[in-house]
Amino acid sequence: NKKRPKVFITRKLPEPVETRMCELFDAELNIEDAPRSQHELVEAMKTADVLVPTVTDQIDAAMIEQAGESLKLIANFGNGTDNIDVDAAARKGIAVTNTPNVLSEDTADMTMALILAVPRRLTEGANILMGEGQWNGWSPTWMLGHRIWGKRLGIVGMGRIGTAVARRARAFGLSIHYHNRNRVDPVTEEDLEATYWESLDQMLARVDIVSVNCPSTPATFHLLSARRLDLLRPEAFIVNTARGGIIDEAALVKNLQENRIAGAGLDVFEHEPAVNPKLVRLAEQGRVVILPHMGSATLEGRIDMGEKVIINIRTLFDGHRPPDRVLPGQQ
Ligand code: 8YV
Repeated sequence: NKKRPKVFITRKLPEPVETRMCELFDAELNIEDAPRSQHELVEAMKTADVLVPTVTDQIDAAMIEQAGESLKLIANFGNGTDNIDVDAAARKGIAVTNTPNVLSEDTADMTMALILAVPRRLTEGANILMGEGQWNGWSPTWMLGHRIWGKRLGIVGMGRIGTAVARRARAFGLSIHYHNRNRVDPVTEEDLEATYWESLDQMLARVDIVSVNCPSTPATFHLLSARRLDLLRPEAFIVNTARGGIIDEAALVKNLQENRIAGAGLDVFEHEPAVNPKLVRLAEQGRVVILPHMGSATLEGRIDMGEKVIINIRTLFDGHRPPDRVLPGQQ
């Protein structure tokens, strides 16, 4: 009878996932869901075999240094692994895994929702009826937004989520433009009738809507810098369901305030959970739609993510290579 791996789970997960985890592992749950302190995490990493963190846990090199000999795997409950120092883990012989694929479609749905909501003034319209007596009746020139159909969408990061966004956007009549580290395969490019831009600058200057779908890495920090945001046309919209730090948020706010960009749909922020009050004000005015990092927040998706975490743990402890291993430089 093999010893069951000791698994420390930092946040409350959907019930079926926790039940399964308890069946299979010596699992420590977080019933209250209060985020764990750095100190609590370090203590847990000293004795656990597996750590299951989420986007709200920063697992840095100093913490990994203090991990016990038993820690073999950091099985992230999430796709992005920017919360984990993957290099430091590799140096210590600790594997890192994530939960790709299962959340791509959900995140792409939310991206598409923002692509529609901002130009069509969805939240602004909804709020008018939420308040009292603000609707004086229909008029031909009232609440005019901008047409989605026929516009150019520029996808920054054409990976699993970016491709899923492109498929949806095609159905809404948008043409697809993309910038990526590597050009996607010719069949996908042809299917999507997608135009590849080697130069991000050139793409930004030509598209109507930008969707940020790349991972957050040191190389993509402020990829949409003040200089690049200035390249956007004043009629352009920007949507971000990836990570806040990919956009220079202060520069974006400034450009929105100065009407140098038409609007933004943001599911992620540079200093989550804090949201720049200027963005909240812009959202009240209807120029911006802001959401509290809920791109992949579906019950089905979260259960699938949990299943992925379980498979990664089981595979490693069965002596094989976990399917969703994240290697240094591969994020
Ligand atoms: C989650 C996400 O909110 O997977 C990601 O990268 O941003 C979302 O799915 C979060 O990461 C869960 O840890």
